[in-house]
Amino acid sequence: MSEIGPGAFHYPSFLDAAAQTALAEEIAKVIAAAPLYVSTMPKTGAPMSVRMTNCGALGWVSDKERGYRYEPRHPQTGNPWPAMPQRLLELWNELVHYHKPPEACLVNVYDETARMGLHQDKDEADFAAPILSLSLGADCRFKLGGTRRGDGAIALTLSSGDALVLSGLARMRYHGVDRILPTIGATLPAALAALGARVNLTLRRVT
Ligand SMILES: O=C(O)CCC(=O)C(=O)O
Ligand SMILES: [Mn+2]
Repeated sequence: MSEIGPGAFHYPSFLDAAAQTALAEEIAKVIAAAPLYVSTMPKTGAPMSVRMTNCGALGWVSDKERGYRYEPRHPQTGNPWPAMPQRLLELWNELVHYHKPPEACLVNVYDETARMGLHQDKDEADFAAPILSLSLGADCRFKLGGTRRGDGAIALTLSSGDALVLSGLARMRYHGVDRILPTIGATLPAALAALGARVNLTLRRVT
């Protein structure tokens, strides 16, 4: 583990190959029940390049009309999100020191050209709870800025099996995915391989 800055913890290869495979199988089940959808930007309605879905009591959605928010139901099927797999709750307990369980796991699916602009996670009512991010598949160049938009950002590589915790002073740091790296051999586990190049799971406490 390396502490990138106060409250920002990077755990390279936290999940070994077997754990990645098992987690990918759980996430494939989530996607089968709650199909990937494309969110659109508030105001402009521009589609995001990342496809997403959620599990847990709440899911993160965005559209032109109503912007960024959490909803208890899938925007297209209208069904409640699938339950959060036990494995994710266990990882939260292992890595996040917080007295409440996560309520949302956002599943982001990147193809080779997808990216995510620099942003803060601020649609939650509870900023005291850390954020836990888990990566599968291709490496990406991840940017971690400061707590103000103009602050300089550092770059790090997130690889398959890596965990990242943003807590305390790092909870509100800007972050984003610059690009997916064409890493030889770093492919998604078979259960997810047909969907894209990289999958990121972001677990959050919302209320
Ligand atoms: O894909 C990632 O590593 C970051 C995802 C993220 O920041 C988000 O969904 O809010
Ligand atoms: Mn984020």
